[in-house]
Amino acid sequence: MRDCLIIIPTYNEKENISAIIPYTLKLSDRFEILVIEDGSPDGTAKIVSALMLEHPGRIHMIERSGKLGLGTAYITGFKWALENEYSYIFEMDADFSHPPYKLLELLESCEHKNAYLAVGSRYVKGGGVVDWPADRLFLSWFASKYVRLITGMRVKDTTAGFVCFRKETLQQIDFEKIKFAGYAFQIEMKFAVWLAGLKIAEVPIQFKDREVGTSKMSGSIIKEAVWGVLKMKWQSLKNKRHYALK
Ligand SMILES: Nc1nc2c(ncn2[C@@H]2O[C@H](COP(=O)(O)OP(=O)(O)OP(=O)(O)O)[C@@H](O)[C@H]2O)c(=O)[nH]1
Ligand SMILES: [Mg+2]
Repeated sequence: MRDCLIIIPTYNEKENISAIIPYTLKLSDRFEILVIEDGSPDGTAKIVSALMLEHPGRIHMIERSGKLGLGTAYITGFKWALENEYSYIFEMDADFSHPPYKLLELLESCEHKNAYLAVGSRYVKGGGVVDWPADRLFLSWFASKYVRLITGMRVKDTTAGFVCFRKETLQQIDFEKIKFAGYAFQIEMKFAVWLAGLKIAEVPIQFKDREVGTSKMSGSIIKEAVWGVLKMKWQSLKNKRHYALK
């Protein structure tokens, strides 16, 4: 049985990936990293390959043919993590928006405080956002209110992409049912865990805007989230076990 796997999806992250991988591996001997690399034209994969030689056995990479979206990147990572029997599976962005040292607190929550999903949260006491323009801040804050209102989930930061799952949590979810790709993917995963009745804990984090590299945020991602949340709720009213593996 293997221990902790941090999944980092990448698309054109050459400036960030060379820094975040060594930084994260230094935090704990228990950490391994899986990069899901979508054929970045900027050569991110080459940098990861070089780091793999420097840190044998601790870095893994799955290369896909092109930009296939964040949701499918994580599902690919989850399947690989379960096949290889990791106990704790994390999601983290490559761009240092998520403070890597907080991985240790997310782990603590799942390992010693009975959480089945630990969320690095901007919207609990002690959490926050640094350097975001007002419109982005409003969008994110409004999205979290909207999701709570529609779904009834008692989770403050439902769009968070910095999380730790216990293996047992992911084992209960039918990934074929996870349909959304952008922010809605993050909401949908939390909703699946929530419907399964598993404990979700929130750990405060200070989220920082990316300093280098380019954003992949778009209008279609927002549209997907607005409709997606309504659709998710509707499905769950018809069948509460929609996301459960049979
Ligand atoms: N493999 C893969 N990774 C992606 C894809 N889209 C985004 N990413 C990665 O997912 C993480 C989050 O994407 P970001 O572009 O930071 O999205 P964001 O945080 O909403 O927006 P900004 O930080 O403002 O750019 C980063 O590590 C990206 O490189 C994709 O289609 N495939
Ligand atoms: Mg980002």
